[in-house]
Amino acid sequence: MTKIALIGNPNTGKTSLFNELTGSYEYVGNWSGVTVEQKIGRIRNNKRIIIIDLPGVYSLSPISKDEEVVSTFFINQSFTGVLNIVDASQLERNLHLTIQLLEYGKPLIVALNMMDVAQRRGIHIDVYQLSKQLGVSVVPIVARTGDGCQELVEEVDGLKGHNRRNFTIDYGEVVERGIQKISELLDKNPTHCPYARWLAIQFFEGNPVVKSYIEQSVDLEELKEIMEEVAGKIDSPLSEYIYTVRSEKIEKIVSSTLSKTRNQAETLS
Ligand code: GDP
Ligand code: K
Ligand code: MG
Repeated sequence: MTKIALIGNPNTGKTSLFNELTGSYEYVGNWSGVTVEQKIGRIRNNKRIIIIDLPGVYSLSPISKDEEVVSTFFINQSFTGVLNIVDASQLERNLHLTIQLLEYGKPLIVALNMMDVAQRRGIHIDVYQLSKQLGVSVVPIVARTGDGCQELVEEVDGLKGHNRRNFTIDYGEVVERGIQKISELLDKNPTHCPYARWLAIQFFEGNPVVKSYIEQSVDLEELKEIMEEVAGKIDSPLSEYIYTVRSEKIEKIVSSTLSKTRNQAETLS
């Protein structure tokens, strides 16, 4: 059984895509002590693939209820991979979440939605280049009409075998050393954590779900020391620092993949 988590920013067409892929859905009740209803469906022509619909979020932290649900899911649930829906007409903004999902390290596919909107606005995205930069498959779609969704299903079907992504941002010497130290702390824990890097980055960003998870797993004194050492050497608040480094990377990705032609409205004005 392949279990895929569907995640994206609000209003990117998540519900449209979910309905397009599954045809129908079923609600299931609580999981892992979190009192939210989780929407789950099976892919129409491939019942071995389950899609789990998660709330729309711009980021994994700071935390609102929806971000808490997504972060908790990432810590507590077992799943095969992530289907990240991205609004092609808002690429730069959407990539902040994509990068946090890539940092988790599970197989991931980008469904590049709203291709019709992007086109109308004169936005051209080099899908091949974007896929290369992110290290994962990118499938252009129009969820409203179902365009590209068959290709997407085929990619999702092949997710388990290949698609081991290799995407890392270098957060600079100080933060990287902090990440390394937190990973080592987590490694002392008998339950080996395969996503220690993600936990460390989210911890530095101030994700409270991740914070309480880490605090349950490691020596608090050592954790505090690492945090103080890193924070003391960075001029801005750590969360801001990480956001800035990420934004710079996103800017590079966008400038090498996206071009704009003057659209109708601009030509007339
Ligand atoms: P969600 O908030 O992410 O669940 O997004 P919805 O599925 O509710 O979609 C938000 C709006 O965008 C709705 O009006 C959809 O009909 C529309 N929409 C979704 N996908 C597309 C698309 O590919 N192209 C266009 N033009 N509209 C879309
Ligand atoms: K909506
Ligand atoms: Mg929705």
